[in-house]
Amino acid sequence: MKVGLIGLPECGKTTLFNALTRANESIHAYGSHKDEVHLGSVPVPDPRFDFCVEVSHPKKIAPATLDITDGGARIDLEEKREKFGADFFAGVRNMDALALILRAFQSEFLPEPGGGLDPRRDAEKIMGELLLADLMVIEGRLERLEKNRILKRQTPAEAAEEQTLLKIKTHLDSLQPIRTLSLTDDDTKAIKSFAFVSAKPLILVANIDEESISQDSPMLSSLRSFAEDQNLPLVEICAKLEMEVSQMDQEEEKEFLSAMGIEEPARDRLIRIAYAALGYISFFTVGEDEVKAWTIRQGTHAVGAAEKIHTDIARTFIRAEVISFDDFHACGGWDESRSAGKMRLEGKDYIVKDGDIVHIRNSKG
Ligand SMILES: Nc1nc2c(ncn2[C@@H]2O[C@H](COP(=O)(O)OP(=O)(O)OP(=O)(O)O)[C@@H](O)[C@H]2O)c(=O)[nH]1
Ligand SMILES: [Mg+2]
Repeated sequence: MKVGLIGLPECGKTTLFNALTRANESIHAYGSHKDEVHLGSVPVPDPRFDFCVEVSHPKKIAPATLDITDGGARIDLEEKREKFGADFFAGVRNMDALALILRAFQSEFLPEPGGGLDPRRDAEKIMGELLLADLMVIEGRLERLEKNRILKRQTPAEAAEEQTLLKIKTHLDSLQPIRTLSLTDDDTKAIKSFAFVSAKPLILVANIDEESISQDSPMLSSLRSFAEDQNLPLVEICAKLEMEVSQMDQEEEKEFLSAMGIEEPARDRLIRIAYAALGYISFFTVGEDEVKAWTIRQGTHAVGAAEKIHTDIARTFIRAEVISFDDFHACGGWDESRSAGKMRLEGKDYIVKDGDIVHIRNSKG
């Protein structure tokens, strides 16, 4: 699962990247280096996973992870002007979700953007650019499809694609992202290769001042109501502080957070929200060797879950032994749940639920 950080210049993308991945990429106070892309992987915090580990004492653990990319779509400050377009987002086309970072912090080092700090305005601007980038791609493609139609060289697949693209174009023309358009499975298949950016799940991230953490401000209220109207998750985070916290060792971090009265670092919340926004769920396999979280789409059948583990296991599938997380938690482990009669035997068509503890019985072992 890949999440791309996007945003206007100097909104704090690299600072946030460091906070999320505990990396230490250099922050350029004035202008950034061209073509610098940072990649990192972060475990998704999940208390259910932690519980599975706690009761199973495995040799190895494998939590769900998110891959984070910083710099996939970044404006080059040396050109001193904002330049967008279809190519601008090329570096984040293969992402599964986008996190839009919005500057909401004052700084004595960084001049305020023209028109002053206004994260809502910036959100609207970049979201508009995402729509435009998709429109440009669609218009280019429609032109070719139309040409083939006029020349009577259009295949039935192309005719269907043209219909789908026209439907999407109408939606974009009314300033709605593709994300909010309901598409048939065929539509989705026809447009998959375009990797439209406004179709991706989007998370808004307000990069706020340390002082704003527990305070309200008109600019944040405006952004909150915008996020609500747009039905988008919004996370407020002080990237600079989070980066400092992320560089501490675990003990130090715990002490610091409890002194601040913070239960969970904001970066953990952001990672969880990003993971949830992707629309995926987790199931767990627990054993002495390994406890592992597996990421699947909602609605995946047991045999699909088996396939995720290994194609061989799916091929030789007999039954899935399943314990719901609540039962697993209440009983305190696999054997305990089983003795309490909480283990169910499910067939291939069972739809795996979020948090299920699963063991696939197959004819090989
Ligand atoms: N006060 C304050 N400064 C911040 C915060 N986040 C980032 N900064 C500062 O803002 C400047 C830009 O931060 P970066 O993380 O480099 O921003 P960026 O979005 O990666 O910038 P580009 O890659 O150049 O587009 C740096 O001087 C940071 O120290 C914050 O939460 N508070
Ligand atoms: Mg940067």
